[in-house]
Amino acid sequence: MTDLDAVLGNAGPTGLKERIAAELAAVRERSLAYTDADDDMLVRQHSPLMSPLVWDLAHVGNYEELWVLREVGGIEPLRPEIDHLYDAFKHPRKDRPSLPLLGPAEARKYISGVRGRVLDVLDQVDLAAPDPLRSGGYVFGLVLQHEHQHDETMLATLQLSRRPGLVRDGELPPGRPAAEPEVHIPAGVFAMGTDTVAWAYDNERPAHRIYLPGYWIDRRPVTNAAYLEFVEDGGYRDPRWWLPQGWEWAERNGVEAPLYWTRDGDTWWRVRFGREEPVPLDEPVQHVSWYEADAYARWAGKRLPTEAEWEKACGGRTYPWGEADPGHLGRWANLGHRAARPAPAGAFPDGASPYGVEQLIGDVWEWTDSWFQPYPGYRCFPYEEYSKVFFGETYRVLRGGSWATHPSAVRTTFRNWDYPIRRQIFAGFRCARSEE
Ligand code: AVJ
Ligand code: FE
Repeated sequence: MTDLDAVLGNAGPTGLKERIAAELAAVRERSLAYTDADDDMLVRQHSPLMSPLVWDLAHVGNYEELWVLREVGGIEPLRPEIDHLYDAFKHPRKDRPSLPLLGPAEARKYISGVRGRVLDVLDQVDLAAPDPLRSGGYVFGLVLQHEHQHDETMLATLQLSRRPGLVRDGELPPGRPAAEPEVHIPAGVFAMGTDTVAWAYDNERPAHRIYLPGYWIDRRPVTNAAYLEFVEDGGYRDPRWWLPQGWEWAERNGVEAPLYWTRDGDTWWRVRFGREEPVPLDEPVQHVSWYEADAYARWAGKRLPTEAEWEKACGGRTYPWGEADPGHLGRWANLGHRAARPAPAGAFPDGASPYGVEQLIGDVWEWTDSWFQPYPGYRCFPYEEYSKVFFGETYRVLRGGSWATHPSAVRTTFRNWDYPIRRQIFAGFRCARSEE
């Protein structure tokens, strides 16, 4: 694969249009790197949970066509006959391999044709126009974040494929011994969500005041070492720790450890992008479902934080460390696929929030106790199928991004969501507890 380091740096202190153009180039380089594989690898369905990689590739181009070319540029559809193939609501993932999708070469050609015209629109557009799609380059933020989200999805597919050699790894800072394992957050009001972050999604808005009683939250995500204690203590065999639906799910599927783990005698191994390695004890646990996270927390005498508790622990800034863009690699968080794994606990002291809570951003998405629901005063923009159709008591909220999440696609207000049974995403968790 190509070296992604150049892709992941800051665009620099240039104008907004230059920054957008640089970010568009970077995300496309990333998507092409993840699909730099033989055709069989790209058209095959590696899991019924996932699309073939070639679907994601053409879908990001089609999304860009819909929003930038048609909606803002007023350009006629380039290939109206293919739209339905890439509409995520028309065909479920498991059916996508049997659709007459564009092949890898055709898909690359299509998305690059779209991209050329997108750069023309960018050149012409007035980013100071009052229209909310144009203002501040919102529509470009929309397609950039969307493509990075699908890149992360492609990484989950590549991990499921278990094929070695396709995914780049890299260096991470060392862990640090644990300070006090929990941080106390005093009772009080804080502002949840945002009115001001330019490229925030509708589901992050509006900012609203929330009172929370005092609580304790883990300083760092739960590590493999801690999670192993739950496993070795028979946590998967004791229904006391599990919600009934979670217990039933684990029984039915024979779940007895995180996804990708196997036991060999006394040693636990994991497979990571086709490589087998002993489970590293100091890394945050990943590839656990919400049900497993919830069961662990109960076993530990704690609970999962609500998303309000998670966000308050960030200290009311765009990032826990302040307003500085995390684009520069290394200092604050493990984001943007600098390595293909979470960083060891304690690796980012400079990334701590004002409360001293660490690794809130990057490493692993963190399951919270909350359902994905609209904030009071929510207004749908620019379309219902991003957030609105998912609100309710079906999906649990995840926060903070993973090692695979690009810096442009995460912040302290960002909300992700998934089914409570999902484990192929790069998700872990931390625990919380109420004041006694
Ligand atoms: C926000 C990650 C849940 O991938 O399902 C991609 C993002 N929306 N294309 C997803 C999304 C449309 C979404 N998540
Ligand atoms: Fe999409």
